[in-house]
Amino acid sequence: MKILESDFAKGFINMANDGNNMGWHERNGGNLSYRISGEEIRSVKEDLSYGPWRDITVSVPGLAGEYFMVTGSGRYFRNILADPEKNTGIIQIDETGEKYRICWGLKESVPTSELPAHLLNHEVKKEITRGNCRVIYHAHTTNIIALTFVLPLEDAVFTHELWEMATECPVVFPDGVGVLPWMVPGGREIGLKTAEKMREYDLVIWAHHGMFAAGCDFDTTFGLMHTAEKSAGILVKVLSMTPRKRQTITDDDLRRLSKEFHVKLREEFLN
Ligand code: 2HA
Ligand code: ZN
Repeated sequence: MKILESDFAKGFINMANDGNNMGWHERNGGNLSYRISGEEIRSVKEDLSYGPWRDITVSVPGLAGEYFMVTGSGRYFRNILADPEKNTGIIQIDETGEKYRICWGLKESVPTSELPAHLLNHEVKKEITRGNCRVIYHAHTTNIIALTFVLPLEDAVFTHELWEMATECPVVFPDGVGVLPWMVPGGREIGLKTAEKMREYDLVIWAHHGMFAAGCDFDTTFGLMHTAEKSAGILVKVLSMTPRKRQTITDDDLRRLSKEFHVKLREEFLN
């Protein structure tokens, strides 16, 4: 089968297009990666051709031999639907986890500048979900970014506010969200810090920059990003009207919700 006929490539392109339609991908902002299953990669092997090995700059032995579909460095999400072969591609990781090679697409390009963060996150998530987690998504979500200028940059504060501003939030991300202070993007350091947070959360906020989301498939991961960003948008609206909430979802309400919906909320984030 051709890559572009496969369900995984169609899902990838569809998700990138959805993210663009949300306004989260100005210019070349944001990036997406998908860990392709053995069955999926075998189904498209006629369409693969292998380039030279290149350094990843981080070591991800837990991903040895794995294939990923990734967005291209400097490429724009808005162009992915029209020309996936130029703006996205498939890479394979070598047996040491230190190098990658391009097997399809990424014409005149290389993988996203955030490849170290994506791969380090995939390595952690693959381990702790026993292979279930396949998608890592980075987006420049406007309202979350705005909140990083006014709320303390603490996991507990962001988690509580986001849970409180929309009833579905505690059900969608009962583990909460992690927050990192501003850091230089595109490198090893921010990748390592993000992966550390991904041990505890499926969502990590980069202050004054955006968010990283992890999930088992495209729908779950996009839905997670969307739900958190929507809740942040409600908080921005409320804070724009008044510094004080007149009424809210209380912590006891959150506890009742968690019981009804059989989710375990992180108790340390409740008062
Ligand atoms: O690709 O989003 O964080 C541009 C970025 C870097
Ligand atoms: Zn970014």
